[in-house]
Amino acid sequence: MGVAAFLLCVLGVRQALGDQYEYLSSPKEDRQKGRRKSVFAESYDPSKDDEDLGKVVHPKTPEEKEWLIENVRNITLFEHLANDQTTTVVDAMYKRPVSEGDFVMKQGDKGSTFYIVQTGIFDVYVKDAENVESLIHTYDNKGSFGELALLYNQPRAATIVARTDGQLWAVDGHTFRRIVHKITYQKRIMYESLINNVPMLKTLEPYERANLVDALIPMTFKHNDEIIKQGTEGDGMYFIISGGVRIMMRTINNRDILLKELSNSEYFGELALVTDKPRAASAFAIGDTHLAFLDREAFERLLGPCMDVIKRHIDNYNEQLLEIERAQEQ
Ligand code: 1OR
Ligand code: 1OR
Repeated sequence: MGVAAFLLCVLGVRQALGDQYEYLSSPKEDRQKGRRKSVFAESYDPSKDDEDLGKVVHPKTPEEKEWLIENVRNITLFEHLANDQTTTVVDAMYKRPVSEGDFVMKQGDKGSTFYIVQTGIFDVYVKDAENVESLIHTYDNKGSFGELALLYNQPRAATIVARTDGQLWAVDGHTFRRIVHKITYQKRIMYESLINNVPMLKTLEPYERANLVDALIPMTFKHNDEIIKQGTEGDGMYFIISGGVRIMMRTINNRDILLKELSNSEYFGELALVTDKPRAASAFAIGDTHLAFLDREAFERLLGPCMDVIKRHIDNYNEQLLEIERAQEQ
């Protein structure tokens, strides 16, 4: 399961888990309560981080290293790690053999370790408000767990028990946080100016902007590359970081009309997401173009507060289209 989907799920049942889990309250709830939290609970300034300070290295065979590099890359939280950051995480990992029936962690305990499953079956149990424990998930010879307590500096959200003998790889909370915070921080710096320059994003609270930045995926296109194809299904929207984009529409008479040229800090691809219709036009890069992509799920989850502004912008499209048609008739 993706981390985003997983966090959403956690948000959904937060109520059932009781108040101690309010660390994952939604931005809207935070706003209503008149308080705001940073995305990460612990104060940490990665710009002041000395790379080599406190680096942990646990020796491994080349095969173990290879397996870990491959598998660390597949964990969503580590998706955007640079090679040296992957090496730091892999170096810091150590083997933790487990036997059938072992409790790897207990709900409510303080967390200090993140785990990757190499082999074995692990059951996840969560107690509800009435203290009734139920099996809510099973890791079957793959996956990773233990990130929530570390990221949000909160008690373990679940109990995890080994159903079979197995092998886990563990990494200490300090290394885990350092790396995850660092990439998140770098991304925030990178997108800060974008966020500040897109007018509609000004309506977002700082917490919401931080979540948005975390969800953006950088993409690069060369001159004339097709970014969006008219008539296809909409999978997300784009913000322009640098370069330009030509919006072209093919009419029923097979004529290509240039609708608009967009540049820095403008966005496109939102229409199909709002209307749930196929892409209304095609989009092509003008020169080397850097974009930030926001997938449909993140768009729906994060841009709710901007929806009025987005819809007003869409209303303008129709007026502009009428003007273009009128101009062509003359
Ligand atoms: P943690 O550090 O809180 C328990 O320690 C770990 O169990 C947790 O991080 C996650 O990595 C993992 N709810 C809470 N924690 C879960 C869940 C879960 N599944 C795995 N973990 N749910 C299951 C979602 C399919 C319930 C969602 C509300
Ligand atoms: P989409 O998801 O439909 C194509 O994918 C994108 O092109 C679309 O979202 C909009 O972001 C953009 N004017 C400006 N931009 C447009 C227009 C448009 N149509 C689509 N996009 N007009 C046409 C309205 C039907 C108005 C003419 C200037």
